[in-house]
Amino acid sequence: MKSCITISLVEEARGGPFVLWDGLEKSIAFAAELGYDAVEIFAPGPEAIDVESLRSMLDSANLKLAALGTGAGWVKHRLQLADPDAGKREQARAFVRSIIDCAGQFGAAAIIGSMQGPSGHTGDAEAARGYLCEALEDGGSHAAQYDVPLIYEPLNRYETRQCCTVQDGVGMLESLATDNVRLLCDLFHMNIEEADIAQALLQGGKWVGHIHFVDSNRRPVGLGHMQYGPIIDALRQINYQGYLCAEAFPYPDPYEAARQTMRAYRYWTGN
Ligand code: LER
Ligand code: MN
Repeated sequence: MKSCITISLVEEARGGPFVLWDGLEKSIAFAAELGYDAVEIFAPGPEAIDVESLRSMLDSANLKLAALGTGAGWVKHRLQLADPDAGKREQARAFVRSIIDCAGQFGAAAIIGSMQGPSGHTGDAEAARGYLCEALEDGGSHAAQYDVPLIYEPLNRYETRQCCTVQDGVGMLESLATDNVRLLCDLFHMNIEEADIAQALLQGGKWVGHIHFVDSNRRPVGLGHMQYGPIIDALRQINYQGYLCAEAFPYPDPYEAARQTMRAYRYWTGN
């Protein structure tokens, strides 16, 4: 299992659960100094990423790009994949494809989290799920040209009415024609929704494609009451080889949160 840390470039998301906030250059240098393997970037859109300059920053820091988030599509542009309006849905899918095209140039995946559609019980839930599935088919097959999966993140009930558990997520992915979508299991959301986090990961099996590595209260690993022993055992049992990515509040500050997560990563993985 490899280490990873989130960098946010989205001002509108201040106060959100992203660790590093000081721009790409400074954040990448700090992640490298602490020994991280990769970064996950939350960008306002593909135009915010200069591919050649990011490539040279990553190469000289010996870091990989693990993934690019699409959440700014919702947070900044109010685009969501289950919008009842067909034109808005297509705009949302185009935004996702544009992030896939950017991430794909780094061999990295795009993540669908907040763009799946919000919580709240207005409108037809079955139609909303159908629209999400159409978007995952579209994004999953688009991502295949880069030989990367599309990553889908179940969220807790206060953030979405789509999938809130791993079981629900696996069921949805199994129903798709594309085989190129994997799950992002965020331990914070799982702590709210799962009866047993380790058991859910075991059941997730081959569908588990990315982990948001965070404590029960969304602080960095070690600063809440999550029981990591069974979680790490479960990830080993399913032969999970992906990233444990710090997506947590920058508590007490971004730099200490990054250090704390790296200490915890080393302790729990033995790396
Ligand atoms: C949102 O709660 C979250 O976990 C992020 O990864 C989302 O886009
Ligand atoms: Mn997350």
